[in-house]
Amino acid sequence: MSQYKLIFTGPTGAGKTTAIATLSEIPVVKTEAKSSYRNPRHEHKETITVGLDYGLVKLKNNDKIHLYGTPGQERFDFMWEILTEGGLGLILLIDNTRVAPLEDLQFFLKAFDDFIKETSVAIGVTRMDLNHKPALADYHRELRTLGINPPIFDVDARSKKDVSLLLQALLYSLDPNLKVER
Ligand SMILES: Nc1nc2c(ncn2[C@@H]2O[C@H](COP(=O)(O)OP(=O)(O)O)[C@@H](O)[C@H]2O)c(=O)[nH]1
Ligand SMILES: [Mg+2]
Repeated sequence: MSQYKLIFTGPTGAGKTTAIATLSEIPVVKTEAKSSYRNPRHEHKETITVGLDYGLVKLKNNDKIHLYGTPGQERFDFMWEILTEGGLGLILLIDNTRVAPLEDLQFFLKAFDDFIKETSVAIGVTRMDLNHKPALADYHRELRTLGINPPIFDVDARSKKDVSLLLQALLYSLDPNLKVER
C-alpha cells in the first residue's frame, strides 16, 4: 500500500474545503475562523480557512491519498511551500465569479510553478453556474499563452462526480494505473 499527498489550492471561496469534504471518506479536519472582512461577492461566506483542510481518499488498490487544502489568502502564502513538500500533484480551483479569474489562474500557476514543474496540475473552474464568463475556451487560450496544457474542467465542488473526475484526471496524468474508487 502506498500513500500519496495531494494539494488543493485556489482563491478564497473557490471551493477547496467543499471539494475535500466531497471526496473524503473521513470527516474532514477544517480550520475555519470568522472572517474579519466583508467581501460583497461572498456575502454567504462567514468563515475562511486560516490553516488547512485535510481529508482522505482510498484508491481501488487500497493506496491512500491524503488531501490537503491550502489557505486561499496571500497573507498565508508562507504555508504553501510547507504544504507542497512531498506532494504528488496540485488541484487548482478557480472561482469563476471573482473579478478576474484568468488573473487568479496566472497568479496561482506562478505561485506554485516550481511544484508544478516537478509534479502535475489539474484545474477545476467552479461556480460557472453563477457566472459562465470567462468560458473554458478562454482558460484554454490563457493556458496556451503560458505554454502548458493541463486537464481543465467545469466543476461544482459540491458534486462528487465532478470532483472525482478532476482527481482522476490528475492521477491519470501521473500514473494511468491509479484509479479512484466509485
Ligand atoms: N453555486 C456554486 N457554489 C459552489 C460551487 N463550488 C463551491 N460552491 C460553494 O462555494 C462556497 C465556498 O466554498 P468553500 O469550499 O468554502 O471555498 P474555499 O474558500 O476555497 O475553501 C460554498 O458555499 C460552496 O458550497 C459551484 O460550482 N457552484
Ligand atoms: Mg476553505
